[in-house]
Amino acid sequence: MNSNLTIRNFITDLICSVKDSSLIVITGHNNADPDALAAVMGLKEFLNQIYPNKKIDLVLNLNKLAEKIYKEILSDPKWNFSKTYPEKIDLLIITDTSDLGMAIQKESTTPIIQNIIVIDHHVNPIKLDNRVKHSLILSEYSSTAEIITKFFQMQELIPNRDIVLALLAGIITDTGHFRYATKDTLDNAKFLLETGVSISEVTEKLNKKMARSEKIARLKGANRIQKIHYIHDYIVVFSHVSSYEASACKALIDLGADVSIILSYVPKTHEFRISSRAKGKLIRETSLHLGEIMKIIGEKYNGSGGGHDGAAGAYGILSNDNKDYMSELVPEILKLIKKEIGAKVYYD
Ligand SMILES: [Mn+2]
Repeated sequence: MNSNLTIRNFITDLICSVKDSSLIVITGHNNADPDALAAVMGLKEFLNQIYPNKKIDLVLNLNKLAEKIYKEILSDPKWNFSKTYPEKIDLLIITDTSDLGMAIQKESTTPIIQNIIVIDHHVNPIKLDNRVKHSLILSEYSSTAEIITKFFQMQELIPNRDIVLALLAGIITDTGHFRYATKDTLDNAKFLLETGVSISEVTEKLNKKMARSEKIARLKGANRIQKIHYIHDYIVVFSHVSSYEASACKALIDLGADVSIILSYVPKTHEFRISSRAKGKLIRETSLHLGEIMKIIGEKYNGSGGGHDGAAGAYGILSNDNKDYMSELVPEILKLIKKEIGAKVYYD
């Protein structure tokens, strides 16, 4: 089905569900990034432009970058983000993830939820929670912010200035400053820019200085590469750090790796996290999809995983404290990567 028709039908279902519910909560994944922040704010504004008197609660805890955007880019940061859920929810709308587990804090008590709606741009999950009534999962979209931007366009509504800035920030950060943008992404961003904001209003604030601890994590990441794996002409590396995995992962790509995988392990809880990235050229030339690999690894280890073809993550728990977690996990991930890169190389 044509994606615009899918969106049109979804908007109709969404509006109907909101109309019929009274205790409504919009949320994003834990440690919300700028895209999740934009999705939550944008969706609330969208629904309130249609139903001005509908009370919609927001549950969100922001990561550092989202916090920065919220405080420094928005002119009126007076949104009420709760960190905990109310006891009872008629309609929970989850954005920027399809996994209820990623949207509910581990420590908090699970609310009683009647119906769930999912809006996401990551890979389709194998199974959705059985309370999910409607879902819109569009992996061809760069970001959830871009999907919400499309909602405004289709309903011929204009978001207010702060929402435009938040949506733009979501698109900019999820596309690596438009590096991974498609023609449609640029069309949708154009709709936002036509309201009178400029890209530099967002990007100037995003170019933050790197913290010393982040620089050290990146250097340690490079220092701890034990072996360079060669698959065809591609270079694949694994390393480990205890914090800033995503940044260290990106640093190894900047150094020259085609695929970079960073692990991080907490001995106390036996929990591990994985951050992975691949260069666009490799993604275009092979069938590698890191989001799918991370999903397999996360699920195998009682956790979760997913993401895009070129950037994805996972978390899981080892059955016992394994100090040698690298030798347990690396061969498994490498096998999956080899299968995709090795089997199918598309030459121009
Ligand atoms: Mn996103």
